[in-house]
Amino acid sequence: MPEITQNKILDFLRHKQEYVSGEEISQRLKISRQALWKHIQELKNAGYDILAVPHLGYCLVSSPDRLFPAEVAHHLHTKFIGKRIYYFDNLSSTMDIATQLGIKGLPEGTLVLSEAQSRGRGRLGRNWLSPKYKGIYLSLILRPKILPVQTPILTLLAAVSVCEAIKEVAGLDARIKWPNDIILSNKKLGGILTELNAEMDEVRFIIIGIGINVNNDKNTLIPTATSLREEKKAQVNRITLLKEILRKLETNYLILQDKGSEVISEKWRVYAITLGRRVKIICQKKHLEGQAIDIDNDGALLLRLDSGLIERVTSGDILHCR
Ligand code: BT5
Repeated sequence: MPEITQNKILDFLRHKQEYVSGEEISQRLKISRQALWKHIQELKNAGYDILAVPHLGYCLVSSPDRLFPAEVAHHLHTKFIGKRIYYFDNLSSTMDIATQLGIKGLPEGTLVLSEAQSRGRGRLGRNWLSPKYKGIYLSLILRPKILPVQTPILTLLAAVSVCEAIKEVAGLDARIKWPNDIILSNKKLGGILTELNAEMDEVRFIIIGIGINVNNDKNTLIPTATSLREEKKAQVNRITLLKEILRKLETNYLILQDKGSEVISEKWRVYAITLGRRVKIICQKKHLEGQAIDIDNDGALLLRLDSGLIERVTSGDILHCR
């Protein structure tokens, strides 16, 4: 991961977008030519393609396909999301580290990223396959001023943000299967995992975990899954997508705070494929069946049972019948 001086060198090269003399960079950054050369070698080792031509200087040709914090922060333009980024090449799960950081009191917006996870998790102890450099695996700390019962809306907010970002960056129409699946071509493209750290009636913090299959080829996907690359038949820049997800998350989170959850529910309905369908839901060992008619403003699903009764469901596994 590039260190501070190296980030400054990169900023300089990005800004000029042409050859910059070694002398100019050394003078500006107040480092020796020898130190500059060493930093350039380290950047090359990290995957940056930098040309060095005598009498001309250095030129940045391309950056590596890595979610380095400096790359994510570059022109991110958010107010608080991603201001602190903890980056790992491999981790058990970004959720574990984010929880530790949340307990330590790190501010909302703190982000944990990993290029791979050995024990990425879904809900109810299920696994999340997280092959290296293929997807986006992130956990975000939020400290919303809401009641614990209102937190399902944050899962919906995250799902909406992911769909909006995918549309903008990849031009694809991802959809949401309640409560947390991101779907493309009837297959699972991504998932959201929301974990709550709360006391009775007070939310201390929430971790939003997002996993998305970006550049996986068929070999690294289970049969029920897809990736953006499979759908688009082209690589998708993970940094560009990640940055857009962070921007959308912040925009929607600010909307939630300013205008309340109704606006988020309204946005969610646009992407939802669950509403209007007959569904089976397994929640806390209870089996429910009926028509998914709507969500309420806390993000709970309203299910019309065959008896005509309306059941409010806050979590569960859902099967679309027809
Ligand atoms: C989810 O759970 O869909 C939530 C996934 C959240 C993953 C993120 S990655 C960053 C953060 N750190 C973590 O450790 N987790 C979060 P659920 O609805 O329970 O779905 C899990 C099921 O999806 C599994 O049982 C598999 O059937 C399927 N699955 C596993 N890996 C998948 C993948 N990469 N793509 C599509 N489906 C997958």
